[in-house]
Amino acid sequence: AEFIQMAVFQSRGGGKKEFIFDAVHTQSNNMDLTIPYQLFINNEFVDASNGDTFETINPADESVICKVSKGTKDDVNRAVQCAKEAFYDGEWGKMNARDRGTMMFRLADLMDEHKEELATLESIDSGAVYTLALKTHIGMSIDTFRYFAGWCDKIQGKTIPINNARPNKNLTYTKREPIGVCGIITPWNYPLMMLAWKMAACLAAGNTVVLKPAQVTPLTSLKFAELAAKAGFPPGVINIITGSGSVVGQAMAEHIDIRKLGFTGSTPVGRTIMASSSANVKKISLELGGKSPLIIFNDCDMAKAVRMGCGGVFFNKGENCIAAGRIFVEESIHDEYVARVIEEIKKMKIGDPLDRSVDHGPQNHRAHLQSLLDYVRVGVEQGATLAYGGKQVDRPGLFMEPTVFTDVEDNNFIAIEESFGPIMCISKFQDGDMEGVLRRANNTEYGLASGVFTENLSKALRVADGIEAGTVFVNTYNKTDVASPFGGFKQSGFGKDLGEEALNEYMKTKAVTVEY
Ligand code: TAP
Repeated sequence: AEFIQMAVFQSRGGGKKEFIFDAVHTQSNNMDLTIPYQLFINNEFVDASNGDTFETINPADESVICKVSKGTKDDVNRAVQCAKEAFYDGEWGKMNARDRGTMMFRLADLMDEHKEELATLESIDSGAVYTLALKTHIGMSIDTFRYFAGWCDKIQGKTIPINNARPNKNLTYTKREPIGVCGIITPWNYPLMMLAWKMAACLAAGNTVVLKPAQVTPLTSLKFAELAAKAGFPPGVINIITGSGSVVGQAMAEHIDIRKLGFTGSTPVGRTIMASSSANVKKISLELGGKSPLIIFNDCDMAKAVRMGCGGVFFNKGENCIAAGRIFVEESIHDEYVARVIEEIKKMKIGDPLDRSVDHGPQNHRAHLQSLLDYVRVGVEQGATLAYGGKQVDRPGLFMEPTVFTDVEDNNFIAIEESFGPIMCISKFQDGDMEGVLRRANNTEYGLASGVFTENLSKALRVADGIEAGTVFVNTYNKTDVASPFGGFKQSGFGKDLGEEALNEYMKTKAVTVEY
């Protein structure tokens, strides 16, 4: 990698202005990559206030990609101050909603133009298979920006008939207003997509934002910042502070001038954020962990249940918040199901995530791989049957074998805790015992997603009614869409990303009452 100075043109007020910043230049995936590596504050890439940096690693071979600035509390304060000025005094706060939409569409178009570069960065930084990164990590991010760009000029209040103070008359109307400066904290499994899911709704509603990406996967957020400046977003509207959760994330959660915080990550950190946010009673939404049940009845389409069960667990190497954490299979088809799943796994190609024929890439970072190997060890110790895999793959990089456990008992650690990796946990249920399997499926503190496979409509709808989860997939899995609200129940958190409902997370309602 070499350091270069980049100049791109920025669309501003009809004209074009030069935007100059430092970048790392490197080659990967047969293309040139230019990667901004500093904090993005007020439309400038700058070093951390104390000059600190950290290295970001490619999990496919554990090589260092580049150094990235490590933000401080002072940097958070400065970014929030700029976001506040942009909201209250800048052009963003005065902009017509439709123009805001146009700007978001322009940003989505730029993301589209740069999608191969973004997908390559996502792949080398997070270990995502390139083909998946292109379609999902980046593709859905672009869709999300377009979807919410379309909402900008469709945000409306209501007129409400209240009791009149006779002989006078009254009218109440509501306005839906942006909240102000919002904070967003994202995890490492879908770095750009988690940014998009929250930031697109946040900007569409008219807020300004400070975002902290996960420390292990900062690169696509910084490339996104470059594109946002190029699209013409005014200074201070979008700020990206890379760095650690304990410093940058904590400072954001406690910050008095951040009025709303959107968080995706683990349940324990979500709990910390909830406590810290009480400092100024900020509005929060939390998308947390999951251990999503998938119920497979003996009258299912077997081939589909096998294929989608595997996708439910192994998609994005299991680093998927809605991963099917527990699979309940009706006893009479259990053995056949397990055998067919293992056949399917044997067809998966493990290897270089940039290779277009590869299905399964490296886990995101070393500590995570280690936690998965520990998870397998505990599973075995507690008596579950390790039916397939369970080891690190014998090659450089952080690769884990797709793994299958059977005979998983409800009180086993692996039945209760999320792995966040390519580990399938299968349990049997007695033929015909729908009530029993529903009770077991709901016996978890999580409630993010769930799934059911059956050709019997009434059984499918009864499961969909009875299951305590924010998402239910019937005869499909992982079928998320930008227009459908997404978020968990119980300790999987609250608040929605995507769909019209996500806008509510980034707005406040004002009721105006008139007497005439
Ligand atoms: P976490 O460890 O919770 O980290 C998430 C983010 O929070 C990171 O940016 C992290 O910074 C930051 N953070 C850590 N401590 C903080 C603190 N005290 N205050 C503020 N921010 C702090 O989760 P993860 O390991 O990245 O992601 C895996 C988890 O996310 C899984 O449980 C998974 O289920 C969940 N997840 C949920 C969803 C949805 S939609 N529900 C989607 C994806 C992932 P660092 O980078 O420094 O750690």
